[in-house]
Amino acid sequence: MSVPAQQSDRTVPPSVDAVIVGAGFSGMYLLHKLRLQGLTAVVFEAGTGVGGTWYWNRYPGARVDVESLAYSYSFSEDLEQEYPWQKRYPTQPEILKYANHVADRFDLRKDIVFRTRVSGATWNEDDRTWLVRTEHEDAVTARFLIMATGCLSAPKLPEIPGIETFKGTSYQTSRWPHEQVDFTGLRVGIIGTGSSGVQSIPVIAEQAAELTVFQRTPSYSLPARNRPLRDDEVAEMRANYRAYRQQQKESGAGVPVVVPTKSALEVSDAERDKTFEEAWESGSLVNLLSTYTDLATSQEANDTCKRWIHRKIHEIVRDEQTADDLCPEYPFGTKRPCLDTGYFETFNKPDVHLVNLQRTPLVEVTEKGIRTAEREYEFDVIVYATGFDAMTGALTNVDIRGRDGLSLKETWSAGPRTYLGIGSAGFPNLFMITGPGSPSVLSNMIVSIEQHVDWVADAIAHLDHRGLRTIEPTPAAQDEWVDHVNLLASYTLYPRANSWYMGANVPGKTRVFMPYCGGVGEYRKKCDDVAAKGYEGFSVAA
Ligand code: N01
Repeated sequence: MSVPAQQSDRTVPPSVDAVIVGAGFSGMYLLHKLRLQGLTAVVFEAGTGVGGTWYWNRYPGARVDVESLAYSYSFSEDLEQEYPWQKRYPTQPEILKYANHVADRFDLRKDIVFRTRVSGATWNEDDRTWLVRTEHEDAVTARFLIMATGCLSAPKLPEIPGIETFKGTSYQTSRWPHEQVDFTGLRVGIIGTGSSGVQSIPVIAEQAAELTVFQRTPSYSLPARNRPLRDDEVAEMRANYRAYRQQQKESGAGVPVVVPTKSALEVSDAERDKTFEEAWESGSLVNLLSTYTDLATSQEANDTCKRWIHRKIHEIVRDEQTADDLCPEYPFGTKRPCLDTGYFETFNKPDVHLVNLQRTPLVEVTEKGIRTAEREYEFDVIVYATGFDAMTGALTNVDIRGRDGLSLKETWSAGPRTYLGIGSAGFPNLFMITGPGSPSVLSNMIVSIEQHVDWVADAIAHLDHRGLRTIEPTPAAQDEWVDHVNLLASYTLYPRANSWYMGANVPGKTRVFMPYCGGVGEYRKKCDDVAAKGYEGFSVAA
């Protein structure tokens, strides 16, 4: 396997059928798929290598929380049969190795321009093309512009005064250095206890002389129970892969589970405890999320799970106050829950401290460290695990101008507006992979990525076979879809938490639940139906 390209000779074609933005799992499969259809394409990628989220998020402990045999491409049976996954939940380096393997195997790098961020794109109505510009002043004309930019790729630093004054070293989990960071003997402060914090805290704590965790909101987290894959389970999956992939497509979250049939409120306490315990022991988030029919919709049902997890945290964490502080109050599952390796146990170490920012708010970063309302903490290193401008940030950071100069950023100022999370009215021939309004972050991303890539490639083939040139959602279909997405969310407890699903982590961002929560199976049916009806809800024109 070759090492990611450090392209010295940047070859940028002046004109292609499709410009793809981003060389993560979406961009790579898109490139492969469009090439098979005889189209020309170029991928622009800001990093020096492929892998997207797995290229950027190199923080210690980074790991996927969907099992490798399920979190992998299904488009190539040979790849599926041959790729030697080693672990149930692979680490970031293992997943990046897989991404590089795919790039080599399908000879993708020759059409990827690395170290190049796309800055803007303007629709030209006269010749029905996009003019795509990059930070290096490349200008490429393309019939189609496909944003494969990922849902969690625009990093967000916290709005805390004084960040730039700190004299020690600062790291951001989502922009981690490529070389190993050694925390041995250092006093480390970390801000943020979402998935990135929960995964990195136990690993940093193993090395650091002292680790102080600044927590604004606690996370629900389950032990991952990671382990090497057994030969027999790999063989069994390989023998049944087609049927398994079909189940993934029809499932709620892209991971087949036993569909619950009972309310959490109709069973005895003993039965519920046993069910939760089994899910906890299984080391699978979806298992716990799908124990009962109503955890996502009934506060009372959800409270049973919340209380049960609180009990677990108290069983693990010895200090009462620390355990209390680690117990979330919002409904389980309404902010993204985590899968961890020794997270709660880490707080039993004498040199690990938890600062509850709800009791003692963070005031500023100083030259020496971090000041709360109570005192100043001195550090050698500060780690920011503070998340992303999720789902829309990577799209609106590019100056996309559709018909009559319409700005995507301005059009979405009151929340993203899409049809199916694939296109947006006023932006012809612009496609988004796992855009807002699709299941995306509520699902196994690779399942949703493949579904969108296949759908988009089919839509382009549909146009090409009929000599048509443009496709664009109608405003009416888009309005109806946005209403539908909002309506589904309103039936759930999701809007009750201040989550990045709601845009609540970014000051000034409109609060609206962005993903589609009706499940990947239902969503796929809708997309297939739209295509079967000649792209119903899209205007398709010559
Ligand atoms: O980001 P986050 P993340 N002062 O937004 C806190 C995926 N992912 O990078 O919750 C103090 O979840 C913030 O506090 P609050 C996964 O989908 C998956 O951890 O806003 N604190 C929160 O605690 C995940 O959900 C894996 O109150 C501040 C933290 O920073 C998503 O990516 C691994 C603050 C940010 O948590 C994002 O995860 C990693 C401030 N001013 C990521 N601003 C897998 O396991 C923010 N915070 C596969």
